[in-house]
Amino acid sequence: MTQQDTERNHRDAVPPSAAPAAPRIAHLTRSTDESTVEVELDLDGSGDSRISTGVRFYDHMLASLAKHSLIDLHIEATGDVDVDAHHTVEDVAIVLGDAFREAVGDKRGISRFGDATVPLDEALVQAVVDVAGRPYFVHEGEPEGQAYALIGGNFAGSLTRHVLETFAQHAGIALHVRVLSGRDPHHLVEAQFKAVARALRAAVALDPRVKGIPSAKGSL
Ligand SMILES: [Mn+2]
Repeated sequence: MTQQDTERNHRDAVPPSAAPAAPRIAHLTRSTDESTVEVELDLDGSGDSRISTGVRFYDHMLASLAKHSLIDLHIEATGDVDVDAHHTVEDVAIVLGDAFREAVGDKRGISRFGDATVPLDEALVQAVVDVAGRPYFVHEGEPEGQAYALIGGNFAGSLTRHVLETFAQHAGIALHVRVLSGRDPHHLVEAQFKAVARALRAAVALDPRVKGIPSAKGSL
């Protein structure tokens, strides 16, 4: 090995800084006749959240998402919750997904894949994510009747799937959620949000060994 080779090898072995070139943040607002939604998001946060959607159980789930993904989230939403929570819940998922996509940017240096299996008492959920720029959603295993459970007075069990699918589509991620076991409706939802949070945390983590964009194609 020549002196030149040694120098080149040494240079190549030095990992690039794990710090992103730009802050991975987004601040979006969206208004329709049904809702007004504001989302501020920081992928490199510590899980802080301020959440107010008018649907208290959804606030609880989004706070859990922030806490376990270490993504800072500030969400203010007002909507026609007196009609049904559905519009507001869906619209928050749209803006949250859009904000995630914007914050993750060109995906330079990220781990890209995340996989987490999370229990909550009797409930057990696996979530797997690929921050690929190609939206896809697979949802399996909720027990019969979960879709019809009414949690916290106005959060229908069917909304869990709707929120996660909407988020995946707008975030541009492939998201697989498998409910492996569970009985309590609250636990079944919360375990899904926690598993998704942990999978996202792993996927967006910057890996100092990743040089550039983690795709053989060179873009995601
Ligand atoms: Mn809870």
